[in-house]
Amino acid sequence: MKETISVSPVTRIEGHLGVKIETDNGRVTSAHVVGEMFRGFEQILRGRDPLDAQQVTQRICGVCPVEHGIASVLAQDAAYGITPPPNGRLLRNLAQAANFITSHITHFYLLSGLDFVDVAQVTTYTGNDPALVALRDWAKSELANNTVSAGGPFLPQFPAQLIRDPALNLGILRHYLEAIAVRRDGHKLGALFLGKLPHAATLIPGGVTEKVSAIQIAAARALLERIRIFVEQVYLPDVVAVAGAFPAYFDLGRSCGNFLAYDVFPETDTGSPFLPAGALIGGRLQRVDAAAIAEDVRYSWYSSASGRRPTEGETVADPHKSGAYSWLKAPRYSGKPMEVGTLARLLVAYHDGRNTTVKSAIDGLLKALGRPAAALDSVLGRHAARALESKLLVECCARWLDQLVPDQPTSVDFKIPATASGMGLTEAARGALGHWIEIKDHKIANYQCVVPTTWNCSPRDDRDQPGPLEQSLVGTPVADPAAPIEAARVIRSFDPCLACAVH
Ligand code: NFE
Ligand code: MG
Repeated sequence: MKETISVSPVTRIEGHLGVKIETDNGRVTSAHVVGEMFRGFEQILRGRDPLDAQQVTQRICGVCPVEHGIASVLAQDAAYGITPPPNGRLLRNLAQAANFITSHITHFYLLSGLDFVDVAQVTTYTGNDPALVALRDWAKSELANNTVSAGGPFLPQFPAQLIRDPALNLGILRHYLEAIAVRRDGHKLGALFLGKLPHAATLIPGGVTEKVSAIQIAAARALLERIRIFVEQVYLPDVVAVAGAFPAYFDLGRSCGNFLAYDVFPETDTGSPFLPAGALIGGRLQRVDAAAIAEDVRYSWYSSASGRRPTEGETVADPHKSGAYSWLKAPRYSGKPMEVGTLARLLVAYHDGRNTTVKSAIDGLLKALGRPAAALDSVLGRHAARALESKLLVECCARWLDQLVPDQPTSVDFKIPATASGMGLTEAARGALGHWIEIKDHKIANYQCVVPTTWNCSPRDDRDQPGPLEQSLVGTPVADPAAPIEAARVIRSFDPCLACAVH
């Protein structure tokens, strides 16, 4: 029997996402992923002072503002021909890594983890952990009052096969509450160097305006130690335990088989990064060629030309365009859809092989999961990759803190040329992020962003190829069309941010 299922809005993600799926005999045969909102940041930037760019683009998102700020200052570094001094590079790395870790913890505990946890088990809790007692009493009173949101912040849930082990369920709920405090520590770690978060005050072309003091380094080390304990002793073990309870999800959620990552976390002033760039296409790793990036708009509500490179990109909204179904453009690399994100970063680094720390960490994770590398291309692989990346980045942050030299410069001077252009390629928590700036008469003449969730949640392209999430939903079993939990798990494994994607 054929069914059409529409989930709109998809909750526990960032932004406005709708998903329409067709099923036949309980399996998804086709999916359309819809970005339901337009924002217009690329138009807002036109005609402005170039130094507005790293401030304005950070407002694309409250989840990954640091990364938009960094992509913007990298584009301007290139346009002005400048390179930050070591302290400036290290402060950018620290803030960006702190944001990745904060984002991953938020995604697993506050957004996607509830797809697996049987929250109702808290109502029969008989222990005396004050946080769980409070959660139990809240859930019970909501259920007794039969309010719309029956059961407090977590219920009702889709009826589904959830975690059976009460200890694991209650443990993850307990960790949900702890994660709120740990993500605050992650924010504080970033804000130590960025003036404030979200939306950093101190990112500028040429480095960071914040200075480095011994007191600040000590404060950062204390925050990092709390984050390290949570990531190593709570987050990673929880992800491995959830994977053990849902083995079928190593076989679900495979997308297009192509992965894209840009260089991120430069370890030296000449740029060699902790995680390398690469385009992994059909299992073969290629160097990234920025000229291969273009955006199709055949199925997007834009009247601008399709297939343009970001250097000559246009964003002209056309909400009544016939045949279109999303506010996302469709980025393609050499005409191919590409999955981006932590999984892409780690698979590229694994194939690249030069960073032996990353390679052996992935091998260790595979051993803990009892799976081959191919199993990473899945719902559970994406969750596991984020947890492992968090652990690796905690170690990087400790090293970068050791490398900071108090009272040394954190930025270099620069002059904005009358005419210039620059590209800033980096990684956001959710994947490959690029900003392109063109300056004329000292003003921004054009600004284009090609953003992680635009890659992952893109609509079909000019050749009718579905986007990565659209492809990954095909083949997913959906037992109950009224409660498509299996599809929800696939969707949330990408950690979509539609606010970013439509920018
Ligand atoms: Ni709004 Fe973002 C990240 C960026 S996703 S969260 O990570 O860039 O498209
Ligand atoms: Mg764009």
